[in-house]
Amino acid sequence: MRTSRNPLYPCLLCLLLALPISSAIAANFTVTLTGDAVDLNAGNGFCNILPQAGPGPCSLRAAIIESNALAGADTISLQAGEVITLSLAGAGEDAGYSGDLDITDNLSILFLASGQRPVVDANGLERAFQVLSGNLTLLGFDITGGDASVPGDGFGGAIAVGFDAGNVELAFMRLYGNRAQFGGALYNDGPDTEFSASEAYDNQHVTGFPDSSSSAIRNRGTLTIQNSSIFDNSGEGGNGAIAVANFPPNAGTALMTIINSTIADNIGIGVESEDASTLVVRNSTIVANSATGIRIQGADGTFQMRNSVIAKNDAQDCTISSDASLNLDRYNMDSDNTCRLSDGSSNYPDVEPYLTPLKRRDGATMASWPLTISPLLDAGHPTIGSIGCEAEDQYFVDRPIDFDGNGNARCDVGAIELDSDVIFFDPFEIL
Ligand SMILES: [Ca+2]
Ligand SMILES: [Ca+2]
Ligand SMILES: [Ca+2]
Ligand SMILES: [Ca+2]
Repeated sequence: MRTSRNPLYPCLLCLLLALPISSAIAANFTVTLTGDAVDLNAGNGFCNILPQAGPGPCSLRAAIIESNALAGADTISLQAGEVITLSLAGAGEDAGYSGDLDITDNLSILFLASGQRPVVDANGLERAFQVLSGNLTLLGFDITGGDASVPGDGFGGAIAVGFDAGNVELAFMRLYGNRAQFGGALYNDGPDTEFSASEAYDNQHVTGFPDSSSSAIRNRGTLTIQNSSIFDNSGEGGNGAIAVANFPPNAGTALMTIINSTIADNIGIGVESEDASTLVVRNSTIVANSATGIRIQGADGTFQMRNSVIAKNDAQDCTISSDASLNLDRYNMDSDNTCRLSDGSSNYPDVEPYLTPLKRRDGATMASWPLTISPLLDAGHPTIGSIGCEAEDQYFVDRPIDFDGNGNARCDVGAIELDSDVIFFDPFEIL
């Protein structure tokens, strides 16, 4: 049905088209279509899967194609309850037209509204997102169904971050049900990637690469994991794997920093750092993994740890290469005296931590909580800051809290700073 047109409309359109598109102007696109389709006129400033000029129905893929083509940083907003399912098959393509969603320019993809978290389901076609260049922020949604296990394309089941990426921030994300040869959820080659207030769970590495692979996260660049939880990841078929791996690139070193985070209940090793890599662990809780909690493997590695608890892992809490350079000062705890805590001062080797199994409180990330009788409470570094405790805990609660009320406020060892009002667990549930 034709509608009458305002005679001014063509001139307004001419005016808009005549405006120079400045790189300083950020475009904002809202995903209105949960199906999978490409933008038919990339770079015209509009997200539209139809041939008409101007805006139109906008899929996530179309919005990314448009923002890649448009100079400057752009923002894509997702809407509550959207389940965006990829269906345009064709792995190994790097322009975002088939398979994974390729990102080549500065971009934020956000869900900031209230309501049900959106889901991006890669539907087994390939991984979900590949960051080739540019800065990227992903915030507030779920990624599932990613599969990076095809030959030559085995990196990062949900997200792969390349060498030429800029700052990549993954915040308030949940990555689950993804698989890969290397990094079931996330693979990072990038120089500045942050995994914050996020979860990676129920991801897998596919078989054939048992020692060098990783079921949740694999880092070969610089990666910070903070206020996050990584749990219930495994090898294919429920076999053992390394949940979080830090492995040097062919030239250079890898740096992984784990702060205020929980790594628990994975099938296999919790965290492994290999060869010329640096692993820094602060105020974190690494417990109840089915093999070793932390393994430092090979030569020339560096391992620094502070205010952290490595405990109740099924095989042993730590396996540390005799070639590793250690800085284990201070206030660390293990439960089987395998973490070389005598190499640092003020540590607590061979202690029963009295932690709960994983629990989610207030919808935030999973954590293993100290019971009120736990020796972790008020046992951390007496100061806050660069040499002491982190200023907040996994849930962004300010540290320190004086749990026992003795007037000496100390932070707690591990990811959680317990407040005395948090007595809501069955006291008989203990790791
Ligand atoms: Ca367009
Ligand atoms: Ca752009
Ligand atoms: Ca790609
Ligand atoms: Ca405390």
